[in-house]
Amino acid sequence: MKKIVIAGRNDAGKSTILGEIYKGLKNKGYQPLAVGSGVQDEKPYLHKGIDVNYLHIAVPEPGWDVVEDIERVIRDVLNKIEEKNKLIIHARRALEDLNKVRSVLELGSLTQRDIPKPAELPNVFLIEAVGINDGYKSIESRELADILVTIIPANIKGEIILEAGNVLLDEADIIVVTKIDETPRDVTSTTVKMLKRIYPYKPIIPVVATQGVHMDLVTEEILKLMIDPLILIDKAEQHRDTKKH
Ligand SMILES: Nc1nc2c(ncn2[C@@H]2O[C@H](COP(=O)(O)OP(=O)(O)O)[C@@H](O)[C@H]2O)c(=O)[nH]1
Ligand SMILES: [Mg+2]
Repeated sequence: MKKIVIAGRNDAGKSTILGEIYKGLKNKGYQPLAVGSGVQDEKPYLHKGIDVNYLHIAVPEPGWDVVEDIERVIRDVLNKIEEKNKLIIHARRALEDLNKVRSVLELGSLTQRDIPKPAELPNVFLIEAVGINDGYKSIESRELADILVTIIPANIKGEIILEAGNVLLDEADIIVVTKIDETPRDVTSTTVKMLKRIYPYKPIIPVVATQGVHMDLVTEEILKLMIDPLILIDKAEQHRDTKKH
């Protein structure tokens, strides 16, 4: 199952973007699981309407990132949903049996309405990396992600983009530029032009995350990476090549 990692600086808009991508993928028939990296992530997720069944906040120890412990977190969440589903199926069977007895006694049957349906298991993971302060240098997210979405606020200082070793930008599959609504137009334009010059082949998408403006374009790029087999072959080859060197 694909893991989409949302990475970037503190306050860049990661949680807000994650909520939007959740909605976008859900509308396309996927059931995402959202994994946040701290209590501060929960509110924006709920605000964007993420179902609590598919929301998990993992709080990593100081100095660690949730992405480093993700396999365990995912397994735990899947187990929990499966356990709950078993109980639901059990309750439904018990009620059926009870209704058989009631029917023999001519008591009329009780309704299943109050027992929820078993929950669909998630089929794509949305993971918010811990926010960073040090440029865009953090390799763990790339190692974990099938699709790496890096968030950069429009008002970021040019020096930060130009720094060497910004792994999260160099390795991003998609770069999302946030807060274009509260950033002067010339500043946004400088940021986007600089990114386009350094990364001419990457999708670079300016958005207003809080209002969902242009978020459909972000979802579209993600879907392309999820379903286009040619892109997937390219990625596998890149992976092999980086391993060789
Ligand atoms: N005006 C504006 N505010 C935004 C945008 N994206 C995020 N924010 C706000 O920025 C703050 C941090 O957002 P959050 O998603 O929690 O960032 P995170 O720390 O990277 O997860 C919140 O107050 C958001 O409402 C945007 O595109 N425009
Ligand atoms: Mg957050």
